[in-house]
Amino acid sequence: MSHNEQIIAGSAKHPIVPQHYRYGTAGFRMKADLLEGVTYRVGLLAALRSRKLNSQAIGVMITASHNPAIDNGVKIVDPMGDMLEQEWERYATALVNAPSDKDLAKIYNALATDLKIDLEAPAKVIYGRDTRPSGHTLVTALADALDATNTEHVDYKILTTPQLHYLVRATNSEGTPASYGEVSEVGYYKKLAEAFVRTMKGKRIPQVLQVDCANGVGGPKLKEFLKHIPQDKVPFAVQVVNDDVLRPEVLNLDSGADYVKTKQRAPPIPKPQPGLRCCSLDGDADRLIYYWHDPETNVFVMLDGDRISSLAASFIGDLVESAGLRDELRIGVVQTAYANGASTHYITQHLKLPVICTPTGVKHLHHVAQGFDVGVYFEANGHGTVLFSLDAINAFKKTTPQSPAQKEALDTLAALTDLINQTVGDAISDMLLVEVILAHKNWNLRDWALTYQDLPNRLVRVEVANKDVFRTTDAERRLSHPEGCQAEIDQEVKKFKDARSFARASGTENAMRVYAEAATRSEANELAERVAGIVS
Ligand code: 16G
Repeated sequence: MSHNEQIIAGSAKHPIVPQHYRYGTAGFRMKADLLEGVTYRVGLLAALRSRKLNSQAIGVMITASHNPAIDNGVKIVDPMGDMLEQEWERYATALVNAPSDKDLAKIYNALATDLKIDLEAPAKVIYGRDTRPSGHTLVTALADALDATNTEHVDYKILTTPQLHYLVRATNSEGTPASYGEVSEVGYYKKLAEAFVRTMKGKRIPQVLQVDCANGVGGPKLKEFLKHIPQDKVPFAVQVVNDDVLRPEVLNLDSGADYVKTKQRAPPIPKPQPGLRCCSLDGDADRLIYYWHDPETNVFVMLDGDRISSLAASFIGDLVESAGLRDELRIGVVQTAYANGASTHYITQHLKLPVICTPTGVKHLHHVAQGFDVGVYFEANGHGTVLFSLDAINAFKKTTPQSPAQKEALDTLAALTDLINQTVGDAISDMLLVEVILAHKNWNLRDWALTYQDLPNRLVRVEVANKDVFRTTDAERRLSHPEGCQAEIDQEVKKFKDARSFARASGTENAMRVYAEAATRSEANELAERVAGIVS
């Protein structure tokens, strides 16, 4: 059979359900039973992408993150472990929407011609999936597309999303001076564990940490990782909870980072215990939220992505200062419109660091963070990481220290570049980072929470007939369309003290999201309701 015949035959085996599909913020994400044909076509695109990029390995991750178990999703990872280049999202959308098997082959060939891709060049795709049962069928469709296009492929089976990103970068940098680590899941654990020991420097973690894994892939992977920590060097007491991956129906159910962030409370199971340090990962372990019930004040305290971001920026900023590199390296923080105003104020006024606001979605934040030598980016929902430029990494490794304090700062910074996942937000790596910082500062969660006080805020989901009529500008902080809508929102905001509000169309659901913050909780609620009324 010719390549074309193979592509057509494979497509017939994995038919597409006709409807309009779009490669969005999280790739293609929907009910799993719509995804088999989509995944086959994504496989074709991944093969093209690898051939376009000199046969470098491309990643494909099958996950629907914090969505319920019946959903699934598929997204492409570029060679450095970052998200698919935006320009290519259009090509993905075009391939997936091909009306017939024959049209699919035509569009595939047309893309190859337009993009000057040599279809005879070698290609490589590596892939993984979360614990959803539907993942198995989707992986089969993906593998068939890779076989049809004569593409070498490696199935890493069940992984967290950040592990797949790690493996893509490790594969492409193997044997080069920029090697990112051993090309295996164990290599990922070894790299993190070794960097954790180096950054802890014998410091102690005084209390147990309870980690809620949303009954997702993070549970077994975290347990596996913990086996690699030498407990004699860093005693780290972790209680892994909500780690049942055998009953798919409990995935992300009343648990996980998204539950804690949106409900602003601890998961009901296990029963919350005042004073216990807790954190939650989401279903594919790329988001992290800390929290505890303060036994003194009897208040639930949540430490979200904004808090992790300001904690990391403050710690790394101080280390860069102690390392004598403050004038050489540009440190900056990237947030979205959802960042609590108090965090932005704390970072700009207290830490004296620049903050840039981007539209929602990791690809936007990641891209802007790459413009700094130390770019800290987190979404309020707990997804984020810290990126170090090559100049920064070289400075940490090559500067000759003039004092023991400077040496210590340089060593810690160098170890942090290994501890922090440089490809994408990674809940396990971020959790280790938080633990390291708290141990160095000798802080508990109360100390951390006291750095600033969040402005009361409210997030509302609004059902609308057609979300596409709403268009935003100014990093999603203002509506440009429909005309007049923003003026109405401005009128309402003016009526409240210290208030801010915006409305944006969701990138993952057919709904609008409205965010409001104000001086008091009741005012934030009131403002959110009024703005919701304007867009509904
Ligand atoms: C996706 C994004 C996340 C963003 C969320 C917004 C990635 C990997 N994930 O989950 O960053 O916060 O979408 O969802 O980019 P929304 O558009 O429905 O509000």
